[in-house]
Amino acid sequence: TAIIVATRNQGKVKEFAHALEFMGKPVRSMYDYPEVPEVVEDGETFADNARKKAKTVGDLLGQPVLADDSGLCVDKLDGAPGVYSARYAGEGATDEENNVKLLQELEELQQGEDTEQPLLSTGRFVCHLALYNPADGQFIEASGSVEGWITSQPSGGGGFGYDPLFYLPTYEKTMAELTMEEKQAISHRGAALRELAEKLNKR
Ligand code: ITT
Ligand code: NA
Repeated sequence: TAIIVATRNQGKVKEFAHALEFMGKPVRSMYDYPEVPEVVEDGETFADNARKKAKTVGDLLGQPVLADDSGLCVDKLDGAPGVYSARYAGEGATDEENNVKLLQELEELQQGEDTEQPLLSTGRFVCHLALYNPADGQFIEASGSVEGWITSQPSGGGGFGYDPLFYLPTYEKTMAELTMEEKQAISHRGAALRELAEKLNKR
């Protein structure tokens, strides 16, 4: 049976399809259920939003549903954009617009410093997964994160969102320069998925 993921983010859909392929599980997203309305994400935490997305869609469809709430937390911006990552540059903003906004905010902070260096701040990607089963009302949850730097020199065509700006010193590459396999091996989403799989295996 297919795994239903409560997302409309094409980047996430691709990553889930790839990661779950080895389980022999086809992935369905909200593109397969156009009648499902968008869930308002008004939670204060990734966990709140992930649970809300999974429960709303799960109750509506009457089937188990997985939801991912994720984002980028930048230290010099006190954790922003955080849960607002998808709409940092405003409601309906594109990835490109959000990236421009992030660099603007960080470059503004750097003004007045005499050394200009491309690595603007440390930060981390965070992912919270919630799997909700409407049959028993229970959640199974997992989360993951990955540390890196925000670079003023975007690079790479892989991944999505803030990946071109997220520099990994150990790889000397941005997240967008990694292959799908490489990204999944180290990413916040990959880590959360592995923790979720472990929890499911124990049942
Ligand atoms: P759904 O709610 O429909 O799943 P969304 O894009 O609105 O899609 P979120 O509310 O969880 O999802 O916001 C996540 C944002 O965080 C996403 O739009 C990106 O800007 C960023 N993000 C999350 N994971 C990322 C990743 O692996 N690489 C780059 N950016 C990521
Ligand atoms: Na969202």
